[in-house]
Amino acid sequence: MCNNWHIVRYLSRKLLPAFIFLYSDSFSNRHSVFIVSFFSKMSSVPVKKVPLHLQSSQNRLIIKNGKIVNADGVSDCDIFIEGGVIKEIGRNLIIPGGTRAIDAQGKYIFPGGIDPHTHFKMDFMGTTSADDFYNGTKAAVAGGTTTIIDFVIPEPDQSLIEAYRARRGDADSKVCCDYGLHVVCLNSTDHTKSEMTELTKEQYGVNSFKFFMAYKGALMVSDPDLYVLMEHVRAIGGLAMVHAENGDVIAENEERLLAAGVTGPIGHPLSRQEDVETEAVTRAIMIANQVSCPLYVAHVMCRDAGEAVSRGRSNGNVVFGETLAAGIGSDGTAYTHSCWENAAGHVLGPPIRNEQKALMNFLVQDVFQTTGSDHCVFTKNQKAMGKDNFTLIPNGVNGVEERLALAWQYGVNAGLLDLPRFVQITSTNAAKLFNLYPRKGALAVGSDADIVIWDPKKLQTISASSHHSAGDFNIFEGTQVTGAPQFVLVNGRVCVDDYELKAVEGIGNYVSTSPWASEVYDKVLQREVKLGIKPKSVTSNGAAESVPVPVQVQITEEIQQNSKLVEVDNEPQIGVSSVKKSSIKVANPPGGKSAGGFW
Ligand code: URQ
Ligand code: ZN
Ligand code: ZN
Repeated sequence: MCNNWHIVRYLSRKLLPAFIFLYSDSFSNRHSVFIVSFFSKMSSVPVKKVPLHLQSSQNRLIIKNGKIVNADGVSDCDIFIEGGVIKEIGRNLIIPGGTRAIDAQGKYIFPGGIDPHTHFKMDFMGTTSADDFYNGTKAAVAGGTTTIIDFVIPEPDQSLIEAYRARRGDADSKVCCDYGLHVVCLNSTDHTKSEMTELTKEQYGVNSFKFFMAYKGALMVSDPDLYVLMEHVRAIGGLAMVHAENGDVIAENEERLLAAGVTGPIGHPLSRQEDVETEAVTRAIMIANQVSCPLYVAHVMCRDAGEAVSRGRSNGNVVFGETLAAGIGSDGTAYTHSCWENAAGHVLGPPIRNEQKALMNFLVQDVFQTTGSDHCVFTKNQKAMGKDNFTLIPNGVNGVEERLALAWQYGVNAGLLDLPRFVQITSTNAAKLFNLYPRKGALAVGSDADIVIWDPKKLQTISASSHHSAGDFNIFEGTQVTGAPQFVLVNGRVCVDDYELKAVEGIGNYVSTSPWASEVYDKVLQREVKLGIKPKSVTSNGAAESVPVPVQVQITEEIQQNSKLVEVDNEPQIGVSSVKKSSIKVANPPGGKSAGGFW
């Protein structure tokens, strides 16, 4: 049996080419080639459609004469790709005959973009976002993004793992590029914690968990939930993400605005002004700090909230910031637009403010590390659900296709971002934070051949009439950008070919993201050592048993003794002051860290 199997495999490899024949796909009117073989069927290897343009170089490709831009610098080298990965980088490479060559003279070569924040086929606010994983990733590829990270959002009381499986079912056969998943938690029960632990295993590959501080009555979790969930994220080596807006305050504001007759889209930004975002960002950082949990603040949309992130980072908190294509490419004036469709088309949370420059500066200064799109598109018809009540307008906008071009226009063309920083904020930093680096986010030997050849002179005008999303509205309508992808390679396949999109449904892979990303946990551990936070074991439903969990306050014998003294003496409150309190050690002493670690 074993020998026969070897013979079949041998024959498959040697004779397969003889069974290749050309097939014209009359439905799509695109010429395609199907590799059909008796042997491949026998070995039950799925047969994939191989577009004609890949035939001459299905496995091999060389990119010549371009400028390679990585997070750490720019170099003039050629790149040889084989079997979906980068095989060689250098000059005068010796390559096999028949390799397709792409001349990148005058162009930049970047690692494919990584969008850490999309919502494809998301059930939300009584409807489902218009782009499924096919349309969404097709649009991503068209704009130079070759990996997206989307979200698993369970139904109330649904198992996280069940919801995760359903999401994989939605995506696996549809994606035109690689993808990963964050998981949203709606409560902090022992069951949820144990599933979170399970999800970090290789078989699921999830290392990031998102918690909503807004959408009261739907996705929002409480502060005690946040505390417990973040504690658990730290225990399992994950990264906590937050949607930071004060959901209680928003709910009150919405009621009052509606009662006052404000029913149009302008009610949306009025109900959630800058301080509502800034307070939640500050609170999220504070809670994460209690349990030494690394924190990723998603979609920071205003200067004050960015300053809160900046303060957290200066104080040594392990906190990272993301802003959106919408934040750097749009100014929020549309909310007052006389056209309802236009105003409603811009509704997302947190709303777009007039903060483009401030948000870009935070990217420049490394207050923010990533740009996402939060691509969550609803058609005009879907948005019309909130025609008489702004709180019913489904929240979400486009950006997965435009993200790179907007960062280029408002960052590089504006003279604010240098080339390596552009690569960091569009690709490398996300790869590092979500533990995909250097497989993704780098042009290096051994990395996936996810590559963008960027034409810095190509003029494009963004429009719903030419975008690839299934949405019928584009918040960047009419924006002119100088710079566009000329070629995009997804795992070595040419999916944008000389400006022409040739995305292939289902060719993307799920990428497993493992916990304990060094970009995150080197910082967490360093800080814990510096502050003298000694990890201690806690039991949490068995799932995280024996995993060290640090807390801010170390309960020393003296503290315990101190408590006993008060009890034994049974003195009135004033007696507490007489207790010796010279060596209670805390990570955050009253008066700030400069006051010293002891009081
Ligand atoms: O809040 C998010 O991240 C989702 C639900 C998309 N919608 C939005 O308004 N940002
Ligand atoms: Zn959010
Ligand atoms: Zn989102």
